[in-house]
Amino acid sequence: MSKKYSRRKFINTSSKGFLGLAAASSLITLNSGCKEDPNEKNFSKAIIIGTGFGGAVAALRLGVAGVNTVVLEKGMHWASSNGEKPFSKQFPADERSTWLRDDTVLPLPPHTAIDRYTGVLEMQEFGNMNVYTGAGVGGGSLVYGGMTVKPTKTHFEQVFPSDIDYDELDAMYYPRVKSMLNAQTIPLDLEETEYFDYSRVFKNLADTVGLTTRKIDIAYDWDIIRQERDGLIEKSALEGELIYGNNSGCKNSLDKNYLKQAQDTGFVRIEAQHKVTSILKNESTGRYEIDVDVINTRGETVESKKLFCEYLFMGAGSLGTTHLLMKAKAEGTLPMLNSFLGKNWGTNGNTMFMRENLGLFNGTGTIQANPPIRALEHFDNPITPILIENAPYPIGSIVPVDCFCHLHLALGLESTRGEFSFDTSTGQLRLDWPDSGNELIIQAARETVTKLDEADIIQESISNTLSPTGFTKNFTYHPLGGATLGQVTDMFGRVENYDGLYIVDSSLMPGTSAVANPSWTIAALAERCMDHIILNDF
Ligand code: FAE
Repeated sequence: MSKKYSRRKFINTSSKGFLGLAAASSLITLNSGCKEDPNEKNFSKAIIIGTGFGGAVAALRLGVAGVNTVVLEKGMHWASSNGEKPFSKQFPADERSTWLRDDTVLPLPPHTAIDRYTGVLEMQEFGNMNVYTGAGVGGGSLVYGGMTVKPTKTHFEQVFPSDIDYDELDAMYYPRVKSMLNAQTIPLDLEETEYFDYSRVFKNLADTVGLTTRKIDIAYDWDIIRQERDGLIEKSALEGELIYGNNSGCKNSLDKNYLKQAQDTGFVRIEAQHKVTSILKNESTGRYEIDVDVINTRGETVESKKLFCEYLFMGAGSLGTTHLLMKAKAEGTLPMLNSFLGKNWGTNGNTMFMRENLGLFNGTGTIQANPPIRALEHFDNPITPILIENAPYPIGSIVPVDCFCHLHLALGLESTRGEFSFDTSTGQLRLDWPDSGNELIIQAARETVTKLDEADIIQESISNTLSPTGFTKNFTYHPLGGATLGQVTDMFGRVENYDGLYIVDSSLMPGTSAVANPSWTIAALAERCMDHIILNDF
């Protein structure tokens, strides 16, 4: 792929030196002296589609480099500037919870009838796979659990291309992202409260049978959760809020860090409720042309626009990016996208299950608070390496009872992969995903649960997880792949055959994030791509 502009002649320093400089937020203006016509109001040097982990990193790095950038996000801007509670409560949920549906869509009941609204949690159904994502300025970070988990080098190298140097990510990019998100393990004074009884029970059961749990880094502001505990502000995380956003402001979502800092550079403008419908490369001007529908909170189009740019960054998530690119290929607006597009898609091995009847002395508390704080690493599981996270089951916020139960999200090295096709008659994506998908991870989870059950010395555990229906497997919170690194793009997210077109989000991932939650790796890879792209292509 050709370089349009060589930055090397301007910056007489090693790439690491430059990266350090950029990370320290020095403003390096790439725009000065460029040929933009200020009167061309629909043109910007760069456009980013989507504001999740990939899009937000791209926005900040372009802003720091002084590139005029417009960021298009189909969802709403949820930040509250006047102290109002912007998000739906967990129970009962209202229309703000869910993207354009008549009912709430959580994988587990209860479900509530709601009005159609551009709410924050989106579910897309593909036959036997339901895919959950966040929609809004901040993407998945608005609805996520903040669990910031890094894969081990061994697992990473099993699934990522060998050209991606884990040690470089570990030394430079993982720490950079962690510090931006301010992800920390729960402090002891909070961990020891009744709100996290459930996590202590989990740890004790695992300890008893020699399984390893550890506290994980969480991108939450623990001081705000202390204020919730001390009654200084209304409870949010401590009342189970998480998946529809946190009204106390305790979640360090991307709108508060990457995206805010991007806007603060003065070079980045974020346009919410701007849904991209198609993209085209105009070969005679060399520019990308982006069709956008401006939508209201009922999802209706109130205006249509065409925007233009020289550099286009895809950050619409695994489904959003794959959809837009497959549509462009099918409709001939980006006809040279290669044949890997739509392939190698996976769920990160997501499966969910309950363990009940944990034993007389294992009360998990009437209130199981968010966020999840602990995970069990069973990397020598004989079936496949697995991570089992202990999510709260916030039934106590509806009826104050102790359920003596645990809700678990498991993930790991699952080998099933799906493939997308584009249906030209409906304009929708189709996913070919076998009903037997995720079987490997379910077998692995059974293995670990059987071991955990041995901890119940009074034999009261009749965990329903041992029946096949105990697992929710046809869903994922972690859609990964569809336009993978090293296949649809080079090793830095540059799309093959299209100069100036980049992918920076979860569609780059090889269907898995290597026995870890994905956000940290998505953002670290995006940081790595952006450093390279800004250095070499601008
Ligand atoms: P993503 O964050 O999905 O952002 C894409 C953005 O693009 C969204 O805001 C979309 O609204 C927008 N978009 C899509 N199509 C268009 C279009 N046509 N025009 C304009 N905008 C568009 O992408 N991961 C963790 O590491 N730890 C966790 O604790 C965790 N918990 C999760 C909990 C839930 C309930 C869910 C759903 C996910 C969770 N994840 C977690 C996964 C994580 O949120 C996800 O991997 C990343 O957010 C993906 O980042 P992307 O940048 O790929």
